[in-house]
Amino acid sequence: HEIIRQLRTAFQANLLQVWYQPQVHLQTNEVSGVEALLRWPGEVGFIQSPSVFIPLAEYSGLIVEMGDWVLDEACRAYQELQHLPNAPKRVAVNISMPQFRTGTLSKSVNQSLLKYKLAPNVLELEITESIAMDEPEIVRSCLSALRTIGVDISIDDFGTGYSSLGQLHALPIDSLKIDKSFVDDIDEEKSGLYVELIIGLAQRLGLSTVAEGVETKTQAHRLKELGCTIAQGYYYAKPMPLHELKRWLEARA
Ligand code: G
Ligand code: G
Ligand code: MN
Ligand code: NA
Repeated sequence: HEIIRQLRTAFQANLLQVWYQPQVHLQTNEVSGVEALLRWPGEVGFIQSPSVFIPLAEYSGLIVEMGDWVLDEACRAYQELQHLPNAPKRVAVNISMPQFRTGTLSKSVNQSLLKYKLAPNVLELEITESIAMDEPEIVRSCLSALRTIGVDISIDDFGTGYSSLGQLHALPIDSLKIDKSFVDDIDEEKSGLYVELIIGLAQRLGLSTVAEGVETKTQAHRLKELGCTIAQGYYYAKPMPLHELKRWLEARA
């Protein structure tokens, strides 16, 4: 595949970037964390959207090396951010299924934490709902090892996959990320029934909630009313390079 070849070349030439999107605590309005998101810049704008090249990287196996790099880069960035006024309390990194299958994910996590002298609880790993439910044995033992290290685990795109509630309950997780499609369902006319149900479920399971794709004040207000913990979306900020994030944090401090 031509795109895979180009992606590998770009990765080896160190051309990929990690951008960061702020997450805001709904009760206090403080910056609670940032999500690390991979970007492939080209001469004119972006070459490909991650929703196109991440699946190709997963298919080709390249995601294992790339994922280790994103993890390390996010830890390096957090080391720079942690002393700033208004510093986020954690950085979230997306993890793909092939990274679980290697059996060395917890080793990679440990290495990066040690390298940058970070406390484990500053790192949050996001896995999609479908990963969490696929190959439950591999995922559960890997998540347990990660939990032992002390990193937080969240379920990404929650509500879009097929969760067995029994399996969800058995997984060592800390939070649910409410998919944008449910957040979109909160506006002047619609109250967001599914968002309400997911928050209720999370609360009963002792998990926190992160709403994704929050674009309006109405949505933010309603999410806060419903007891959602954290919000992330264009209403607060788009994903941005590290140097811009530093300025954004400074301006809010
Ligand atoms: O940044 P954007 O919203 O365009 O991301 C699109 C998709 O790509 C999302 O599902 C996001 O989780 C995924 N993605 C972005 N960066 C990474 C990454 O570093 N690793 C993995 N596995 N997925 C990522
Ligand atoms: O699947 P995951 O949640 O990891 O990916 C997040 C994706 O959603 C990223 O590609 C990010 O750029 C995108 N995103 C974040 N906030 C918003 C938003 O408010 N609106 C839209 N349309 N996309 C968003
Ligand atoms: Mn995510
Ligand atoms: Na998501």
